[in-house]
Amino acid sequence: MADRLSAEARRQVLGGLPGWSEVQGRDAIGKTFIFKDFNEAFGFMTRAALAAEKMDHHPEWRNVYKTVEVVLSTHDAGGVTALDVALAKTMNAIAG
Ligand code: HBI
Repeated sequence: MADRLSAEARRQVLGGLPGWSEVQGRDAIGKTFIFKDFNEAFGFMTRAALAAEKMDHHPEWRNVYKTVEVVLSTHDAGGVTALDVALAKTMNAIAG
């Protein structure tokens, strides 16, 4: 099982994750993606969902029209792990 990152390590990895930041009051990272329209937003979610399933690591996310709010944390570890960093990188790559 992946280990939780230290606060320092979490801050460091965020430097390489454009648009991602710490979630207030939680050991988690978050990003709000804004797309052209719902079609683009849902297409992102579809591709990200397949990647998440492949990783067996799943996001907490909310979609309202063209906006997708994502929060990543490893529930089994109680905080941010390398799995969240990997999924965040993948989501950024999918979003383009
Ligand atoms: N996704 N974000 C997140 N955190 C987890 O701990 C997690 C998951 N997806 C699947 C998963 N754990 C399973 O491996 C365990 O529930 C067995």
